[in-house]
Amino acid sequence: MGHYKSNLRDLEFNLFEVFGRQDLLGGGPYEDLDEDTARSMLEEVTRLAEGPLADSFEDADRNPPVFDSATGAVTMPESFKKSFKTWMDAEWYRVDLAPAFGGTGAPRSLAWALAELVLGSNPAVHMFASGPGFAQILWHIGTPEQKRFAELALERQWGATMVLTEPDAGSDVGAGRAKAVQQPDGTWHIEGVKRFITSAEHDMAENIFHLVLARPEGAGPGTKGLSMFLVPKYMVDLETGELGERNGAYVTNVEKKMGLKVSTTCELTFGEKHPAVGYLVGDVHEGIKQMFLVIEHARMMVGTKAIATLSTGYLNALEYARERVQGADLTQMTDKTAPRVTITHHPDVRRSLMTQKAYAEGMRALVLLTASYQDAVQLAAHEGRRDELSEKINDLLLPVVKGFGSERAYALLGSESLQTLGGSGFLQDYPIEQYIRDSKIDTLYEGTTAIQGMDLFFRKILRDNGEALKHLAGEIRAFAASEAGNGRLKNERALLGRALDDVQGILDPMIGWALGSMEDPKEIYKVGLNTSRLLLALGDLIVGWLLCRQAEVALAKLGGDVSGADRDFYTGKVAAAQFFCATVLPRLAAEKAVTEATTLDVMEIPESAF
Ligand code: ST9
Ligand code: FAD
Repeated sequence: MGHYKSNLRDLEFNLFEVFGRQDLLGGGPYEDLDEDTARSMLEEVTRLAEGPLADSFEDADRNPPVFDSATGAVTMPESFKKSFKTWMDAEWYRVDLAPAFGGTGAPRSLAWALAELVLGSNPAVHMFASGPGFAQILWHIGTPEQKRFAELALERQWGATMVLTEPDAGSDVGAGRAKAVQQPDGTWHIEGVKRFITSAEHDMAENIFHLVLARPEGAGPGTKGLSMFLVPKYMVDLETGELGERNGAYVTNVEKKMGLKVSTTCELTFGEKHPAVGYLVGDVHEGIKQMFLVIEHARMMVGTKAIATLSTGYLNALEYARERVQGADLTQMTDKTAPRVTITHHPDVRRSLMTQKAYAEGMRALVLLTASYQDAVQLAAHEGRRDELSEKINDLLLPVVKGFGSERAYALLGSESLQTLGGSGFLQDYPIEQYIRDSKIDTLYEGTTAIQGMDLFFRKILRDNGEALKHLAGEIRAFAASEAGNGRLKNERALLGRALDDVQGILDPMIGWALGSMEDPKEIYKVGLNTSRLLLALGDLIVGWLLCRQAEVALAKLGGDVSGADRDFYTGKVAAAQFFCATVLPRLAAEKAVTEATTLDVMEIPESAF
């Protein structure tokens, strides 16, 4: 058995029993899909994820890519190439694409459910395989020539990158100094050094195209002065598709990292050896807006990766706990002759396992809830209209999926999943130490957690006048006030209602300080001291709500005839909701109290006092 343990049953439960995604199939943009086909797609990708994709996970960590500084070339581990080829040959990336661009025509919820399987099994496969997705974005926003380039990129399975970060411009993308100089023929020459660029070099595709943010000479400061350029590794004859000369963008270093080692993280130098020719994307100077089309997708991907990793971490811990015999049952602790039991008998192990289960399954539901709003946006577009509310709720949920999802997943993998295995968890005999190393990056790239917290408060709540949040809060309030669960969830709904009040109690003073900062600018520091807290609290609230919704469905099923396996599954669902509401949600009251007590003390002490 490989390292990866999928949870297909829970994916299907979310898609078809909680979010009713089958109702979308067979019509509109999903005309050619039915529930059986969707289920067989999930089964097939599960088979790949548990088998050939997972096969290289460990080997590619122990034998990472090799960089040749003389040539700038990267040799990928053979094991990984094999996994990657299996994935690309099967063309599953088409699930992410629109039918007009060679895609399958699948709802986003199904696409993200499939993505979870790959991201839990071997996340770098998913990332190296994102060239067609990048190509689709270029195809949407590009000039006719760039659309043709995008079609070739899809047909030939070229790799792609997003190129923002520079040594002095990380979170602050607008500080970027890479320059673009217009040429008489209308092309641009890009100059400068970008760093930490994922997938910028490898030997698994004949060409790689970079979507690069650079500042045209004379353009203004900040992100709004940046434009997006298409910079291919090899020039392309758009008529024949043949590759031409090597372009002047070279990888000049590949970083040595804590984890996710097979994903190449590159320094990319433009125009040092010879000109790096770039094409202004869409022939418009809207770089940051265009790049956010990629970033939004990538943030969802990173959150899903983190949550998928927690899920397999939990299931590995569970398997171990079921077999590991250690100590006597607590009720017999004084009897030295008492039989030894598996560690699943110990209350603290049960607490740990249920914490992992509740978060892993609740956060999976968070991903698929977000994806269901993306379905609504896609459906509306198909019908030639816009669903602005769903767009806004998706926007609101993205920093939660990415920021909250990655923080909780990383913390739990270390404090609970690895811990369940005792000292064995620390060894490379088990996958969890690699999961921890590989998932730390999820709280960092695509905007750190601090950036997600600020995005949530300033852009997704304040700038939106709280509209999307009000809608979501209204749904949670209505659930709390309903009869869901026929009395069995009464306590949980009460706890949920209180948690909603607590989150509101965190938010209200923050809004007050934000408004107050117009008079007294320092008040904004009080907001900044609480944005990460709000992000995590809102995440916990939504997870609590989704677990209760799952429990409601499960209780209804338990009221009828179910198989033994289903009885266990649904019983676990109810237990997870009850456990989460009882042990996690009450902590939000403390977070509210901490927020209310915010002072400027920490901002006012001299730096030397730290
Ligand atoms: C990275 C890559 O870390 C890691 C892994 C890569 C793996 C590759 C695989 C990826 C797969 C994806 C492929 C695509 C496939 C597609 C498939 C198709 C289905 N939402 O607030 P302002 C815009 S990469 C939307 O003033 P500052 C907006 O245009 C590196 N737009 O910001 C706005 O204008 P306006 C990642 C947003 O103070 C403008 O920006 N690096 C949003 O100028 C300015 O906004 C980072 O993520 C948003 N949430 O700049 C950087 N926010 O307001 C993190 C802003 O008029 N830093 N815009 O609408 C930040 O995000 C900063 O907050 C900042 C601040 C740079 C935005
Ligand atoms: P900094 O921005 O210097 O942040 C340092 C600390 O300060 C963080 O804790 C941060 O939260 C905090 N901080 C910074 N600014 C603020 C603020 N205004 N308010 C509050 N706190 C703040 N980039 C690409 O363009 N393309 C890629 O493909 C890519 N892949 C990557 C792969 C890896 C493995 C890594 C490590 C990075 C990658 N990145 C990529 C870059 C990544 O997006 C940045 O590292 C990230 O955005 C953070 O920037 P930074 O490292 O410069 O940290």
